[in-house]
Amino acid sequence: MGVADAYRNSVENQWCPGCPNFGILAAVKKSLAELDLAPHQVCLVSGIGQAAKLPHYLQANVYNGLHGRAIPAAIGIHVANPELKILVTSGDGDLYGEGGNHLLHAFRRNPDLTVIVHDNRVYALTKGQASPTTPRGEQTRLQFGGVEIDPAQMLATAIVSGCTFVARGYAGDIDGLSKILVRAIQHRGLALVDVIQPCITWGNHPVDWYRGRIVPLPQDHDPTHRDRAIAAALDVADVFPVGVLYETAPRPTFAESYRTRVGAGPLARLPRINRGEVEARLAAFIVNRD
Ligand SMILES: Cc1ncc(C[n+]2csc(CCOP(=O)(O)OP(=O)(O)O)c2C)c(N)n1
Ligand code: SF4
Ligand SMILES: [Mg+2]
Repeated sequence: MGVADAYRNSVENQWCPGCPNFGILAAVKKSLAELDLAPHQVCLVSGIGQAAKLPHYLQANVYNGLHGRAIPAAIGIHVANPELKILVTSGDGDLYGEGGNHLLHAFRRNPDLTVIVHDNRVYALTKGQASPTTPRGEQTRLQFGGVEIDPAQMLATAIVSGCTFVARGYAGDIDGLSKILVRAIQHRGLALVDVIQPCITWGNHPVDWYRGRIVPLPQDHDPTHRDRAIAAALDVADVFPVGVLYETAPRPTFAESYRTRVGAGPLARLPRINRGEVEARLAAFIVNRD
């Protein structure tokens, strides 16, 4: 059995027929197969939403958490076992809205995660309310008069907050997206991949509208040039430049900085902790607390 087949499972898919989320699922499988990663080496983490169902449809380690709480769960998994390849796959509402606080600080902490945002610019599971990336002026099922604030600029925020890999992909281009994902998964530290994913049920634009606006980054785009990367990251109304916007030298991951005393590798492989020592420290803490 090939690596790609090893990811197949029999869970019934609940997405609308033709949803571009299928393209993201295919690109995730393709990139994992290209990297020759077996399912036991991979952990998929998500929150709640249509996008957050992706881990259900792959045979691998999975943690499906509360709405907005994928990132803290993923950081815990990363610290416990830095050898796992951890992919967070969730929606723009889940990761930029409800979980935006966690993501902001994850950019600074730099856990070794590939964060894939299914950016359909809407809360799809709850039937089409505005999300943090809905453009100003767009009408939704709840914002009848149009959204009155500008969208969050999370890709530019990631760059200025210390994230060392930032990319934009398109769900309708499985080959192009899987190439970006291969680079993101290989990158050491937090890699943010915002994937333009039209919602064909609740979104404001059909797939054709997006197709005409997806453009590759200019050939001379230099991903190490921070200012140009920020300019390419800033949301523009008419075009979505796709590709690796920003990639710079990796810096120590959260586990490398944080696990200095107990040692590297999975916690489960470390010698068992001395229960007596833990109890003595706890007792000292409780006595000295006042
Ligand atoms: C704490 C909490 N607040 C709100 C909800 C309701 N809720 C479920 S999914 C969702 C939004 C999902 O949007 P997004 O992350 O963009 O995913 P999509 O469905 O668009 O793929 C909301 C608000 C919830 N489940 N839990
Ligand atoms: S509601 Fe939108 S995002 Fe959800 S499955 Fe349907 S098309 Fe996809
Ligand atoms: Mg969404």
